[in-house]
Amino acid sequence: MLRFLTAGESHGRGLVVIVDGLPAGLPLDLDRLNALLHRRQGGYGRGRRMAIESDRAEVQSGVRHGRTTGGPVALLIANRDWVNWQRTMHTGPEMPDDAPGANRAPVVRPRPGHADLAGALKYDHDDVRDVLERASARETAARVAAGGLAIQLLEAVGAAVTSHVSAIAELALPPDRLVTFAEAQRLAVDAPLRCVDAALEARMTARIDQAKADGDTLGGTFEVIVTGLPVGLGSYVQWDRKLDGRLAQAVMSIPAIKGVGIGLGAASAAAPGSRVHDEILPPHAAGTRLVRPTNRAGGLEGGVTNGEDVRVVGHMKPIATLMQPLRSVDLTTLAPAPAAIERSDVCAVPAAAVVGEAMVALVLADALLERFGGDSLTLIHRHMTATAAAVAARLTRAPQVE
Ligand code: EPS
Repeated sequence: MLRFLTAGESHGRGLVVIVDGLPAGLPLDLDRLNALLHRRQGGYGRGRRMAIESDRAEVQSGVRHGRTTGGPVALLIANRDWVNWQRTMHTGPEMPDDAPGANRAPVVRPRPGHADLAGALKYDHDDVRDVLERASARETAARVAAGGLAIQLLEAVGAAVTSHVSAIAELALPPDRLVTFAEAQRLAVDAPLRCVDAALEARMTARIDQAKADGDTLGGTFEVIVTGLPVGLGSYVQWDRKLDGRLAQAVMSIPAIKGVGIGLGAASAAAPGSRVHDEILPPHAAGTRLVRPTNRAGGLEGGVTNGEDVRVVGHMKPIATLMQPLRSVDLTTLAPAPAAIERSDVCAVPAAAVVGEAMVALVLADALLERFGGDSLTLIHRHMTATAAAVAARLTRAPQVE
């Protein structure tokens, strides 16, 4: 079982993640993991915090001479901004006289749409900062570090993960525009908004400029695509083993995600079955895969991978901090007051896409270990080779149809 826990506040010393259950013998490319962290920081529409941070994971445990040992991998990501927040975020009972940073007033005007109000009531906090420091999307840096490990495990067995942004606010790729894995890799990875259509991206960028000028924020949609996965991850036999459900939970847990789709997703409800389901055709040659001319199912049928690309869509709401604040109340007096303003982003959909890659990879790596379990990468490879040979043998027996 692959599992992970994160800890850390947005302006505390840093973020910690412990990833437990990785097999031994997985080579760790820390530069590539850090490149993923760098991608999460990017995207047009990000705020000033990202100019301060330069996220890098420091390996604390579980790796020796560049390979995992099988023990838990602990990673640390320092918050560079911590030096400016030591007075506000110090952990001792007394305020140290010599601590640097400003004395910040308590936050008492919850932002509609953020965890502020529900969190303050649930945990009985007078200062909403106790909520927002942990509810901040800064925590997703730790998830991306964990996801970087999962991505490297998937790559070690021949799979690969990418993503692209398909909509910012109402500006979207046409619904029938299928973006292939190769296209997303080639056109979206380094684009300002990570959109495959440059003309649409220019309009999206202008839309973000407009929202910023208006003191407003924007959401959007991203899609994660995973190619090269083996058949049979997940299971239909029990509700909590269905991989589509597990992926949905993981992507929905990303801050500000309000909807998740697999393949066609919500659009499946509006079309007849003949235009939703993917036909099954004989293999082109003995021993090769059955042919699926379309992949509207997003690589999952019955909650099980079918060998096609897994495609998971996340719909993100606009960020809750508005520079033109919405109406709220002062929690100390209950008088009407504009919501608090924290430094924030105008649009973080490209960053959410990278977090989406991480969360999807973590779920798929867990499902991979479940199916091909092995304490070392060598054993996993052996189990996968044997299973692939059994599937190929079946397909060799399949009759060839003209
Ligand atoms: C973020 C860091 C945060 C925010 C943002 C995401 O840093 P700060 O609070 O210092 O500006 O920029 O978080 C939110 C917008 C939010 O509402 O939680 C990050 O590292 O991604």
